Formats: sequence, structure tokens, C-alpha cells
Amino acid sequence: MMTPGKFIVIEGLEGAGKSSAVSAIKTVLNHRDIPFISTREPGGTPIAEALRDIVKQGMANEHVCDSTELLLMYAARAQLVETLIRPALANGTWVIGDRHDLSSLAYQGGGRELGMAKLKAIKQIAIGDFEPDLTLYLDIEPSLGLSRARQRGELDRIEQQDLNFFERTREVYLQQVAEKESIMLIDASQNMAQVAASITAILIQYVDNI
Ligand code: T5A
Repeated sequence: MMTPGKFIVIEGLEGAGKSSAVSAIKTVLNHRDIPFISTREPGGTPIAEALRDIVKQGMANEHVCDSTELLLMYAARAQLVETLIRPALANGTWVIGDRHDLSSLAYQGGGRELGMAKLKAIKQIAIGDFEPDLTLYLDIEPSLGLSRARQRGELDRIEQQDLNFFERTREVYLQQVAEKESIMLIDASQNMAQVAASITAILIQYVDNI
């Protein structure tokens, strides 16, 4: 029987450096000849990318309600998991995810203060017990992350929230790190080379221990 692939997820606040982290993971998998695809959330399929546009930009003259935002995130995730991630893993292909369910727990559960009970119930409906095999959480002070994101370009709808929103979001990330062994914390305030080296070391150890 085919050995299933692994689902590796990168998480963190805006400007944490997720794009460079994904590159570091790809380098390790390429060196080991491990087949992989990479994806992002919200997004990753045509339907999920259309939902991403609404989530990121909103619509002129209409406010996106918090519960609408939550449901759009899970609609996009359900589509991505069912049509892309599960089939790839079943086929022995690894999947690198730029964000996954932990983002909803942190941003909608923490940032938007919708609470964990609601989040857990919606997750069950959307993707059941599906979980990443390994999550690398890039931890950064919100003010530093946002200043990096600002240098990169204009801030989108969610990035324009106040600092308290991102403090609440980070708090949930840190709670989840404390609760789950499958989430590894990386200090994302280090320079890019140091962050990449930390990620590479964790991933090599993970691959070697399978
Ligand atoms: N969201 C998403 C939810 O609310 N709920 C959910 O369930 C999901 C899935 C997604 C938005 O949706 C929200 C979260 C987000 O607000 P996005 O465009 O995917 O939108 O946003 P981000 O994932 O946050 O993307 P960013 O590009 O902002 O963050 P990255 O990818 O972490 O940052 P990156 O790598 O592009 O780096 C940003 C800048 O910082 C520099 C880079 O060169 C770049 O210019 N940088 C560093 N500079 C110095 N030192 C380092 N170590 C650096 N690392 C990066």
C-alpha cells in the first residue's frame, strides 16, 4: 500500500516570513527527493481563490460580518482539503500549506473573539478531524510583523485591524503551541537566514525520524 504523504503547515502573523519558510521547506524536500505540492489558505483551488479575494478585499460599500468571514474561511478550507490536500496525501505526495486551520482558531477565534467552541463546531462540519502532521509557527511581535508587511506593500482588509486584534491572535497561537506537540515555535524576529536555518533543522529531523 502507498505510504501517505505528510501535511506540513507554516503559520504566523502577517510579516512573520511564511513565504521564505515555505522556500526552506521546499529545499529540504527537494534534497530528499520527496514529491510535494504547495498551497495556501484561504485559497489553493479556483473556488477557494475566489473566496480569498472576498476575504482579503471585501466588497465596496458592504461590511464583511465576522461570522461571514469565518464561514468563508471554512468554505475555502473544505474545498481545498477535499479536492487537493486529501487526494495528494493519499497518493504519497507531501503538501506544504501556507496557513491552515490554526489560522482560523487564532484570527477568528482570538482576533475576532468568536471563541473556541464555535470554531471547533464549524471545523467538524468542514473538515472533520483532519489535522496537519507538523505545524511550524513563526512567532513575532505584531508591531514588528506589521511593519515588515507594510514595507512589502499595501495592507489588506484583515491587516488593517488594530494591534489588539493581532495581540489576541498571537495569544491563541501561543496557547495552541503549549497544548499541541505537533506545533513547533520558531522565533521569527531573527534575521531571515537564522529563521531559514531553524526551519531546515526541524524539518531534517522530522524527515529523518519518519
Ligand atoms: N486568515 C487566513 C484568517 O483570518 N483566517 C484563516 O483561517 C486564514 C487561513 C491571508 C489573511 O487571511 C487571514 C490571515 C491573513 O491576514 P495572506 O496574504 O496570505 O492573507 O497574508 P499573510 O499570510 O499574512 O502573508 P504575508 O505576506 O503578510 O506574511 P508572510 O508570508 O509571513 O510574510 P512574507 O514572507 O511575505 O514577509 C513579509 C516581508 O517581510 C520580510 C520579507 O522580505 C517581506 O518583505 N521578511 C523579513 N524581514 C526581516 N527579517 C526576517 N526574518 C524576515 N522575514 C520576512
